[in-house]
Amino acid sequence: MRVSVFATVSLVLAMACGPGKGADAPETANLTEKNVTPGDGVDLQVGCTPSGPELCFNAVDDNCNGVIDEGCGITTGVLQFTVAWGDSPADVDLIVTDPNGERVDETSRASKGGLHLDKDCPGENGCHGQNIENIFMEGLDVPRGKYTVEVRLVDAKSASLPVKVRVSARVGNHTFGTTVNLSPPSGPSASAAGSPSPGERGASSSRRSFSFEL
Ligand SMILES: [Ca+2]
Ligand SMILES: [Ca+2]
Repeated sequence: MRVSVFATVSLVLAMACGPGKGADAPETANLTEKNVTPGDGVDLQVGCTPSGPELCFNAVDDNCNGVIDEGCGITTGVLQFTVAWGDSPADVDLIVTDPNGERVDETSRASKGGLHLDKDCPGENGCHGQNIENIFMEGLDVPRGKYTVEVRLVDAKSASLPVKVRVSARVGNHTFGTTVNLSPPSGPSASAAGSPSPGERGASSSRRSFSFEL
């Protein structure tokens, strides 16, 4: 009996101390967004419906395991922000602003708070003809406060308009996101002139954003 109890205790301890590295650490379970604020034209989908195995380069948590595009050569963390726009020739940027007001994008790829841009397509190795940009939080010391996630159409090039862009966020052990349509500010369906009215919700713009707090 003593051996059995010892074995049981050992097993429990082993499970409790588990691999637990990086994004799988227990601390992530307590990380939850609040005060989520979608910008104009942003319809955030907070629930996750598994659709099968994880697919790469679509910025969707297809298997609902709380990680976006895992196994696709991009890095995750307790926070992860990913945009994907297929094989369109357009240039789209992902910009994340942390609680200290630091912006992470292609011109400033890391913040003191721990955010890193690790994929900037098109043009970088590993894009495989599929456009994706990915920003992740390194480590578990996550700054608390407001995060703003923005996608911006930098250059439509020869792309069909509007450019459909998927943007997703991982917070702790779950993901949420949206699909937005981007067009140049002068485009026929853009809502850049003046302040977008509620009636323009869903119309195309050259930029879309949402924010949340930790
Ligand atoms: Ca996944
Ligand atoms: Ca995916």
